[in-house]
Order: sequence, then C-alpha cells, then structure tokens
Amino acid sequence: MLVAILIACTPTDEKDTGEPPPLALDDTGGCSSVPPVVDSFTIGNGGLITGDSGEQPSVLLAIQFHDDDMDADYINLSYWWDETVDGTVDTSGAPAMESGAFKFDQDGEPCRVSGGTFEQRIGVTGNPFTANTRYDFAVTVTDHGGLTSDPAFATGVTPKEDGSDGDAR
Ligand SMILES: [Ca+2]
Ligand SMILES: [Ca+2]
Repeated sequence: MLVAILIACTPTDEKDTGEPPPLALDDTGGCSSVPPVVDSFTIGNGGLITGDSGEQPSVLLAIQFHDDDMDADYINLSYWWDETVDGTVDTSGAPAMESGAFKFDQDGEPCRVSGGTFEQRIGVTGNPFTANTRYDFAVTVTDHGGLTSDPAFATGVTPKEDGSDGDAR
C-alpha cells in the first residue's frame, strides 16, 4: 500500500530536541529485513503556514521512498541541513530534526506498507532557517523494525519572508 501524509511543523515543534519516541511497540509482523530506500527527495516552497508566532513561510521537504519488506507502517524521518552548498551534508551526528515515530498507515496491519510519499513543512521565520537562503538537506527514513535508509541529499532555497519563492544562488 502506498501512503501519502502531509505534516506541517512549526518552529515550536522542531525545538523539541529530546530523544525520539520509541518506535511503536505493537507487533511488527516479523517481516522486517531490509531498510527503506529513498527514491526522491526535493526541496520546495511549502507556502504560508500558521504557527505559534503567526503566519509564516515554510520550506517543503518532499520524500518518496519504498521498503521492500513492507514494514513501513510506522516510520521515523530524520533531517539534517547545512549552509555549505556542496550537495552533501554530514549525517554522522544527531539530526537537526526528527519527525518522531508515527503510524504512517492509519489503517494498516504489519507488513503491508511498501512505501509512500511524505511531505514535511518547516517554518522559516526565526530559526532554524534564514529566509531566501540556499541549504543542503539530508533525510533518512527508519522503518518499523528500526532499519534506516541511506541518506538522500537535496539542495534548495528557503522562501522569502513574504512567502514568495526564494532566489538566492
Ligand atoms: Ca523495512
Ligand atoms: Ca553541504
């Protein structure tokens, strides 16, 4: 089953830098054997979102992935970024942000979710981003069994403060 989920994340949310919640404790179905694979990762303008500090522009991280053993019913995404635009990001340290483990397929049973599309919006105002600035991003996807994909990389520009597309080179 392919699943698409939209998540909007405000700066308030992303300030939670504590330990990620444990992956769900229910039965994984015993199918976990291979990590997910990120098929595409793109950066875009997430449009205006409303957070605690009011309406603000957001950057959109769009991830498409598959998981051949189909244990993507629960996933956890980790994100890193830097301003040294060279097409890669050091992912050896703790991620800058995590989605936290969540049930990716609301109706699913173990071993039936082969991947899908995930979109994460992160508010630009304040931290962690500067408006109209180019960044390298990295993402990994961790499946229900705790296996983590190789990182995928993408480069993109955050929107301007008025929400229009950034044009920083
Ligand atoms: Ca898997
Ligand atoms: Ca870089």
